[in-house]
Amino acid sequence: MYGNILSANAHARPLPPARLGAMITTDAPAASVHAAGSAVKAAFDRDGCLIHPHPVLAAEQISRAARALYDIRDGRFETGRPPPDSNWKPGDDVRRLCKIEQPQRADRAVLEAISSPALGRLAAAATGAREFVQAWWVQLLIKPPESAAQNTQVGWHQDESYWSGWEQGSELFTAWLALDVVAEDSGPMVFVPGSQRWGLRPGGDFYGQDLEALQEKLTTGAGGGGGTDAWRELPVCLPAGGFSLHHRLLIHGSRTNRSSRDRLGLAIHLRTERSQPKDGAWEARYLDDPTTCPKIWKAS
Ligand SMILES: O=C(O)CCC(=O)C(=O)O
Repeated sequence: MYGNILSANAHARPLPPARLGAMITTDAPAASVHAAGSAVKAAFDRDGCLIHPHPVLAAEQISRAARALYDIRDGRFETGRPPPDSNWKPGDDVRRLCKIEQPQRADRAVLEAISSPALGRLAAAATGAREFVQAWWVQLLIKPPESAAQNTQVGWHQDESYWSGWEQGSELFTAWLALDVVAEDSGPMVFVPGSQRWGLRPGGDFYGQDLEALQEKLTTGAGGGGGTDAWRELPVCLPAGGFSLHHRLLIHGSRTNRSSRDRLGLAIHLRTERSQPKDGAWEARYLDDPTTCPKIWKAS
């Protein structure tokens, strides 16, 4: 899959489509994580995204976490801690896109899933983290199959436009962890590789449903032209337990789920030691609580 991303970029010097993911999902110490991961970092720097189409959780962990997603959606909180205020409330129409904030506070199966050491090692390799990778905010996402009445697309956007509580240049990125198979017809997340180099652009909207209009705004809007790279779309198809990574400035969105199953996943917002929250920022609310914001990789 790394090969697919790399070969899709006509400007890039081709890197061998090595099984990089497999190399760094071993129990390697930090130094060898970075040695094995230098090609991963080069790919992430260039494309602003990576797809790891291999499970990083055991089958039993995946099914416990998937069950937990439905428990949380339905208002059953294993730890007794409800998630903080969310766009979704128990009892809402299940044909809507369900997005719940910090679900790992409500269920330890979710905490365990987001703490995957293999995910942490790949995230460290992709960014070149030297001290740690920490999950600072998580979103549960259940995208139901298409229904005439509801809009479940995710409009083109850049995550950074929602994260004003971090000092400029903070190293922030996102892992999207699949808890069921995500196929081309499931309404997978779609990346625009290379778009992280276009800078922060006006006009993105997570809840926008007119993706063509959003693309127009993001590429030709008030901020100027669309950068040097052409608009190219990469669907993020994953096995259950697989994950992707994307840069805070990468343009991404997702379309309707045309399959017969819910699309189940967790968006795990991550940071490295090269990040600093501003005083009083909501983004820093749970940073000191390891049961909400675990460090999923630390230098040994
Ligand atoms: O789940 C989706 O389709 C979009 C998620 C997203 O925007 C993100 O993880 O940053």
